Amino acid sequence: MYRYFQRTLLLFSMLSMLFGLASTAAADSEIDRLLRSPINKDWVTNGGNLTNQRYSTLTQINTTNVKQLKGAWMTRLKGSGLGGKYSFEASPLVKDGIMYVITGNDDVFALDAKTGAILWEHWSGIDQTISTVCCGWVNRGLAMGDGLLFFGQFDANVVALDMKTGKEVWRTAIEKWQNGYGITSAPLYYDGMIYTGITGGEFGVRGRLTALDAKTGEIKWRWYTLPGPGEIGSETWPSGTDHSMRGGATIWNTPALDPELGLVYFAVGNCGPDYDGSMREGDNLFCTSIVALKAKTGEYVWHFQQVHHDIWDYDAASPVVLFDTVINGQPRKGIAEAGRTGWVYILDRTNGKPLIGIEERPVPQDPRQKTAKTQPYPIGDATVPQCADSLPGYENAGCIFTPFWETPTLIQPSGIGGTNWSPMPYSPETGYFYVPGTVRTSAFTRYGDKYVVGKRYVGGSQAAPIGTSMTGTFTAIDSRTNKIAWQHKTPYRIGGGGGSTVTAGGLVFRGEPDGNLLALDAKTGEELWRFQTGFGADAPAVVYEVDGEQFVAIATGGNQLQGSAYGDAVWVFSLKGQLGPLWPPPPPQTVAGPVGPIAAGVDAIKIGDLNVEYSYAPARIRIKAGTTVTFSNVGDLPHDATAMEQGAWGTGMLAKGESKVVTFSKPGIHYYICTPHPWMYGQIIVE
Ligand SMILES: [Cu+2]
Repeated sequence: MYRYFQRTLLLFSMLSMLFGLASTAAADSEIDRLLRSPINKDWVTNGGNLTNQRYSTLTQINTTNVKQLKGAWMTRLKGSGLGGKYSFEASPLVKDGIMYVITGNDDVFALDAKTGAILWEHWSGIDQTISTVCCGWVNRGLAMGDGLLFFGQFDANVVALDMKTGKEVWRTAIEKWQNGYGITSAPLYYDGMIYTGITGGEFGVRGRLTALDAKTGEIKWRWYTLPGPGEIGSETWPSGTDHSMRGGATIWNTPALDPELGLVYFAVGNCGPDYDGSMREGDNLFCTSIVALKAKTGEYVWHFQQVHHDIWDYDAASPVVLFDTVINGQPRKGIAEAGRTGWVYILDRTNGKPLIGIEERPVPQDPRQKTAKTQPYPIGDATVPQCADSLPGYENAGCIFTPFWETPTLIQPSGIGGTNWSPMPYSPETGYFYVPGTVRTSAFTRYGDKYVVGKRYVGGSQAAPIGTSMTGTFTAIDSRTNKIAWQHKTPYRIGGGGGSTVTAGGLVFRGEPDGNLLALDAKTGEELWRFQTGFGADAPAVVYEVDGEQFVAIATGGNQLQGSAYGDAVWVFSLKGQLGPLWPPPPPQTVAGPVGPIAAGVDAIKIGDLNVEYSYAPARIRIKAGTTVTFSNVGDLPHDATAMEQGAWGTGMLAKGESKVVTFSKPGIHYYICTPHPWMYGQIIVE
């Protein structure tokens, strides 16, 4: 449908009129018009427009000239969000030649989009002691409308700034961070309303979508992703219990909205406790689902659950994408989402029914976990392997939907994907979805957890076994068949980073955690250009135009889940650019386990030292049998050191400033991880 918009101006304006009539109280008619239109000069919302397609109609930079692309400017954001606890995942927004970007510290900067000069800055002053952080300090972006910029904060507040000055206009607390809540997703603005998700799926929270009045910040409605007694979906939780009240089901990404149908769509994350399903028999709606609500009132319309009774942390975390297609000669309104399962779920957005086909198939059972009898299998191709290889030292290895209990069980995909938070762009020219994937094995274990307000409530763990490879895929999936059109194996995990964007110039721009920004031919996947930005290039790029010149922009500040090099830079490219590449930063790990030199005779290990929050320093030590080792947490977040060999030893949770000693008497090689952050590894060699 957007191709017709592009080509038939008359039809376009007629449709705009129709849309205009449908929404009576358009609060910012210009932004609303841009949100409903194909993406052109401005990039006014996280996903580019209401569809989340990230498809720019600009063609000045294209397959014939992209080789000439160079840096037009690069601006460092004064150290905001710079450091090992942060990730930089935001899409910069651009309107009338001004760029707005938010960092992992919730600080907002306005820049001249042509020169990179900083016009104003807003420092959040956010509480650095927030301890309810599951996966790094991050903010996925801004929304704009009514002359304001909107964003969610780590402390679960939604804030509005004056676009001209950066001064705060209003602030609304959705919840308290002390109870486990936070906001990392970019909100959506449309028709005078702000739609925001909430995080906390690892802290026993009750997920919801909240709609606020854009002018005042007043909460208009909230729709809980976990049903109360008697509500739709309550039959999928054990009756007479309140497990659904702390069942997670949080929202990690920006909704999409269809103004013609009047529906707002979003993807819902994992169930809580993540790895323990023993007390929550049933399908557990609306965990790991796509949901459609009436955009004005929040009334439920339909849902589709991707994983029933999730025990693998298989969030639907990537943003939903709206697209129009023709199937069997019939025009159809589609919606798609790339899951952590490695599949793309393609549905009819009028009713939530599969567009291509999704089969319910029987799956292996474990009565202790109260596993669902069947799971949805989309017809088509998965973008990542869905079975784990067996490994020495592990009794069990299985495929997707293999249940597990207290013996570690190797499963692929791991609970971080497939596709994690990274967006999946769609090109109406090629008809392809561009799907970033993570290929990694996890050893899943259930151990049970007691629920305490504001504390981690995950009921188990998943860590990549020492020495296993961690790579990725980048796949073009044909929206008409859900089959692979082309696929690249990538050296790094990119399901939670390496964001991408597609253009009418026939290009896909995608970042790499090793600092490279790549341009690929959208039809064939052929790599046409790459540029070393000097920092982890994990955010999704955006495309815009100022004074007739087309630019490509990407926030490069690394991503702590990817282990990519951190930074505080925004890079912008154009055909007239003059800047060359920087030195490559240290690349992320491609094999799980501790890294660095082995320090001999060291008996003190600092956690989160030197602004590298998720680390042990030194990560590898050699000691004599009988040595007592002191573990001190000097980071901002609670951490521990726990033997990978279950129950062998552990420090217990250490708050900021706390220490604990452990004596190692048995010679051998001891590996350990941090329980809440199982991608932190350490090694102690006892002689
Ligand atoms: Cu930790």
